[in-house]
This record gives sequence, C-alpha cells and structure tokens, in this order.
Amino acid sequence: MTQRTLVILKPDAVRRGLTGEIISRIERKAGWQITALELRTLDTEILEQHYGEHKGKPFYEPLMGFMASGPVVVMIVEGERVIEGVRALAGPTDPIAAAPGSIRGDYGVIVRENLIHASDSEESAEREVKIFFPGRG
Ligand code: RTP
Ligand code: MG
Repeated sequence: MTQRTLVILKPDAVRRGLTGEIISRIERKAGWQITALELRTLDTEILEQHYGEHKGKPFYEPLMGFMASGPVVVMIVEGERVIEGVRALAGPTDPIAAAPGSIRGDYGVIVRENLIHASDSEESAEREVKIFFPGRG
C-alpha cells in the first residue's frame, strides 16, 4: 500500500549533525522517496497545530520550547507502508526503551529530545502534510 508520511528531524538532530545519517536510513529503504524537504524554524502557531493533541499535558510547554529552539528538517516521504515503516525506524518515544538499531535507540537519551517525528496514522499524515506543505494537500 503506497502511503505518504510527514517526518520532522527535530532541533536536536540538526544541532548534532545527524540529519544526513537519519535521511540515509530512510533513503536506503527500497522504493521510498523523499518528495519534499525543507530546513525551517517552526513558530508557535504551526507547532500548536501540529502538537495540539498534547495541549494540557505536562510535557506540552517544554515540547513547544524545544521544537522552536532551532531549525528542523521537514519532509514528506512516500512509499510502501511508509507510515508504519518510519515509526519502526524511529523506535518508541522513549529513546532508552528504543532498541539499538533504531534512530532513537542509537542516538537518543532524553524523551523530549528524541530526534525524529513521524506521522502515526494515515489521518495524521494527511493532516500534518497540509500543515507543513499546504501546496501538497
Ligand atoms: P512524535 O509525535 O514527535 O512523533 O512522537 P511520538 O508519537 O513517539 O510521541 P508523542 O506521545 O506523540 O509525544 C510527542 C513528543 O513529545 C515529547 N514528549 N516528551 N514525558 C515527556 O517528557 C514527553 N513525552 C513526550 C517527545 O518529543 C515526543 O516525541
Ligand atoms: Mg506523536
């Protein structure tokens, strides 16, 4: 099933010079294509749209501050089962719980600074693509 997903390489990934490494892992998967890619600094307005589901949770405000703390790489990736696939490459939210070999498991320690976002369902992917790349809606 061909899908598309919205991926964000978070400010920690950009600051630490890990974007090439992470993009390589995505590119190496057979048949997946990066169809949009942009370096940008996210403002509160776009972050509220993106992470609105978490508003009111204790980690929400620190997450907003972190996500606005420097440039991120925003991408659309398309291909076979790419939504589940990029989530699998990323590993679970808590990097310490993430297996070595996954992006979060290899490079992360702090739950908030877990390097990568990837849409968690087809509905989320369509919603998030429209937020970050309105022309691709
Ligand atoms: P994401 O939305 O960024 O792809 O990550 P996710 O689905 O794996 O995790 P989610 O529950 O949606 O949480 C969104 C992001 O918030 C930060 N977070 N911090 N307890 C905490 O300090 C905490 N919990 C979540 C992480 O950056 C997480 O990826
Ligand atoms: Mg999430």
